[in-house]
Amino acid sequence: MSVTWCLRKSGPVSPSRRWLCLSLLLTLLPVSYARAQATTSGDVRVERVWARASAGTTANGVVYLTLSNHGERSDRLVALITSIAREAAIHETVQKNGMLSMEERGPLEIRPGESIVLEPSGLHVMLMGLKRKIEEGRSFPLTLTFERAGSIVVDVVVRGVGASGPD
Ligand SMILES: [Cu+2]
Repeated sequence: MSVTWCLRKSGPVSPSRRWLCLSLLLTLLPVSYARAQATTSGDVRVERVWARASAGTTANGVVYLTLSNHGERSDRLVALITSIAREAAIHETVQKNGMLSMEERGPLEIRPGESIVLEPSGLHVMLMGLKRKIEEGRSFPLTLTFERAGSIVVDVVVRGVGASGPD
């Protein structure tokens, strides 16, 4: 039995087939939900990954997430790649002489037992040169590469323009 079999329109849809398909879809749902919530590779976990929808026609976007290192050695986030933008990098919003500006913060070190929260007004993943608008309710992939843990692909969930968190 497969999802394709469930979606196929040919043949009569018997109550038992409907029931089988419903239970199949219910077993698939928690898997994709869990993937969007937390992804682990080696000792590093990436979770609460989200972005704000694009406002107007801006060429840049921002992704927020939480990184944690459950191992005994430090790791470093050395590269970020996404199909939605030309370039992605770790930035930090800083205040200098009453003016807000952004500075590059990569490669980002995560010490053993440490969690780093990327959130509005602080650290963030800057997306530069968006290839398409970031649309609310949709998602896009982001690949994070760590020195030790390797690459982790996460789904970035898109929230509204004024959202302050992923929930
Ligand atoms: Cu930035």
